[in-house]
This record gives sequence, structure tokens and C-alpha cells, in this order.
Amino acid sequence: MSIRFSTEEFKKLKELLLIYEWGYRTLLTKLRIIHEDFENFHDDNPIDHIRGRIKAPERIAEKLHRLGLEITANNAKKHIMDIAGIRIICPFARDIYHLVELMHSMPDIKIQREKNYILNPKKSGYRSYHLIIETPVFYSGRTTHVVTEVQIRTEAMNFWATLEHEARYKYQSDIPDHLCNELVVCADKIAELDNRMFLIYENIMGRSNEITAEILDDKSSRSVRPLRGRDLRRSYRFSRSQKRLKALQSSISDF
Ligand code: 0O2
Repeated sequence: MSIRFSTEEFKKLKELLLIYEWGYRTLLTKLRIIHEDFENFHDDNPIDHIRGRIKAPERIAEKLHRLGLEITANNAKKHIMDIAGIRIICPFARDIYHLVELMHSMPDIKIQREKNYILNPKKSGYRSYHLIIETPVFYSGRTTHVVTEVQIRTEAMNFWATLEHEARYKYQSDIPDHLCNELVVCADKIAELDNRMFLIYENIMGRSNEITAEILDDKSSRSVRPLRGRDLRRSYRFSRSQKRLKALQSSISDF
């Protein structure tokens, strides 16, 4: 099987990619608004940065080949969920759950599927939170729902995933055992580090004085669990920011 799209399929793919581009740009804008809101009107920002990309045709062809599928635009649409991809990098693991909660309450978009590879890391050691999101796009007088994969992870998880991705690429997914083992060890250490750094941060912010006890306790390496409801609201302080937001809202209505 040739790992390329035929000329005819490539033409179809290019049209498909344009529609994915519209959908993913719409979602990216919505997420960037959330980021800017936190940046300007809240004390804590759960987003460090956001990146997005449309998968290159060669990578789509490779993935279809890997899945043992014929290299057609239709198969790409049907079987590849990350043609459009957005990656959100958060300071701490707990921010990831805050964002997931926010995304669940976003109007217009639909969360089709989600996978928590933080609570359930992959065998490789990979940690990240994946959401498959449908975003409506209106064109030619009709609405189409474009699928985008959103990956949310911490800076430390991203550091690991980038290196492991490089190893995967170099060894064509057949990473030597000793490197695989070392990557798994590092992934666990990174999870522990994320957790410890979060405890230090909470301590600096005066929200916790459990640091000595927790940090010295080996159990501090446990995975950070999702925050829900009251705990979530308590972990983000909005008082000062709400005042700023109200001031902005009244200046907008004056305008
Ligand atoms: P690229 O170059 O990053 O685009 P599924 O198996 O489909 O039910 P999953 O895991 O969401 O669920 O899908 P998939 O296709 O296995 O992985 C989607 C993307 O997640 C990958 O895209 C990677 O970006 C990332 N990913 C998943 N598993 C791993 C892993 O073990 N290590 C690293 N570094 N990244 C991972 P691509 O197409 O592989 O690559």
C-alpha cells in the first residue's frame, strides 16, 4: 500500500481540511477568549498557553496506514479524530479539571468523547486529558459539525510527551525496551513533581499549610483528582476579579 493520497483523494482531502480549519479556528477563538478572561479578570489563570494545528496530509496518510486503512479522504474523516488538534498547557494538573468543567458548560460545542489519561495513564506513561469536541460551522447555507481533538496537559506532561513523541518518530514506534522503561519511570516522576509543585504553589498562596506533612509523605505522589462543585469554586478566588469585571461591564454598557 502506498503511504500517499492519490491525486483525486488529495483534492478531496484539501477541501475537507479547509472545513476542519474553519471548525478548529472557531473553537480556538472560544478558548482564547476564556484564556484572555482569566488573564484580565481573575486572580488565577488555569491556562499557560494554547496551540493548534491541522494535521499535515503526510501524517494523516501515515496514521491511516498504521491503522491498516485505505488512504482516502473519507477514511480520514471517519477514523482520524485529531485531524484538527488543539493543545492547552496548564500550570498545574488541577487546572486541567477546572478547564474540563468549563468546557462542559460552553454553549454551542458538544463534547463527543473524553479520555482521562491522567487518572489512567497509557502503558507508555503518557498523561494528558483528551476531549473530542464538535463545533458547529455555518457555510453554504447549512451547519456542519467539525470534530477537533483537544489535549489538555501540564507543562511537565508536555515536556515528557514531546520527547517520547520524538523517540517514537525516530524508532518508528519501536522504541528500545531500556528507553521505554526509562520513559515510564520519568512519567511517574513527572506526575509526582506536578503534584509537589502544586502543593508549594498552594502554600505560597496561603491556601494550604499542609506542605510539610504532605511533601514528606510519599503518598503526595498520588494523582491529583478532579475537583467538583464547591471545592472547585473554593480553589479559585474571584472576588477582586469580579469587581474588575463589573467595572468593565458597566463601561461597556456606558459605551
Ligand atoms: P501527533 O503527531 O501528535 O498528531 P483512541 O486510541 O483514538 O481511542 P487517543 O489516545 O485519544 O484515543 O487517540 P490516539 O490516536 O492514540 O492519539 C491521539 C494523539 O494523542 C496522538 O496523535 C498524540 O498526539 C497523543 N498521544 C496518544 N498517545 C500517546 C503516547 O503514548 N505518547 C505521546 N507522546 N503522545 C500520545 P498522533 O497522531 O500519534 O501524533
